[in-house]
Amino acid sequence: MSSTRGLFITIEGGEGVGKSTNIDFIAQRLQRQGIPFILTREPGGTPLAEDIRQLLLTPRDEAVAENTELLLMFAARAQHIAEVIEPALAKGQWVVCDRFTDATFAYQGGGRGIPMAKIADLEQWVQGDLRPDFTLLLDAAIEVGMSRASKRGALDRFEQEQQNFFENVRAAYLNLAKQHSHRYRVIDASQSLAQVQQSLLTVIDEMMTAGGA
Ligand code: Z5A
Repeated sequence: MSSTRGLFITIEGGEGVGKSTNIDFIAQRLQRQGIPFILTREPGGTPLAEDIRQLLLTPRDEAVAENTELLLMFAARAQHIAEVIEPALAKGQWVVCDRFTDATFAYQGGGRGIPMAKIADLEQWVQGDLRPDFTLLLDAAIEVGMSRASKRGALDRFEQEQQNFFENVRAAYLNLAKQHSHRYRVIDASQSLAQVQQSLLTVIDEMMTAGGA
């Protein structure tokens, strides 16, 4: 077992900006360098948390109260941290996570308008000191992500929101990047995939240095 704790890396951004595509790219790089890592996502990452994901994403006739949505996000996260994230980091594995608590600040805070301080209280309660070491924000105008994502089928509960909701989510992410500039790396996701991945390589090199790889 490694005595060094792994790095915790999160990927954030609006819908369709290329998180899944670029997580695969990051995974290939880490694999090539022989770095032990796991890929995971939120909401989800364990069987119970994936069930909560289904509850959260499935469109339904009953309106979902904002606090219900918020608490379900953190319920899934508590399970994910206990079962997957903490054990992997403790074993020295890097954890690469598609969305984490910054998505709650952006969507439930920026999008729904829940006070950021309330989310910060839950963050502290559920996570203790656990925070990402690096956060990659793939940023693009809303239209760019939407047009990429629109090639898929039926819309989930979040994708059914209006333009204004997504503008607020994007603004919240850009604010978070300013507030936590030590861990945030913002990448212009409106560029071609080759250009995005070129920018990612620089960040991956920086992470490897930080992780002692
Ligand atoms: N949510 C929340 O509200 N609060 C929380 O705390 C958390 C989540 C954790 C599910 O997330 C929803 O949960 C999410 C926020 C909410 N809702 N929304 N909207 P998700 O991550 O599973 O869902 P998503 O954001 O909709 O992900 P996505 O649509 O799968 O997007 P993506 O992974 O960023 O994109 P992609 O699949 O990699 O790329 C989309 C397409 O674009 C694909 O065909 C690619 O080949 C193409 N692509 C990618 N990059 C490029 C470039 N650079 N050029 C051209 N084409 C590209």
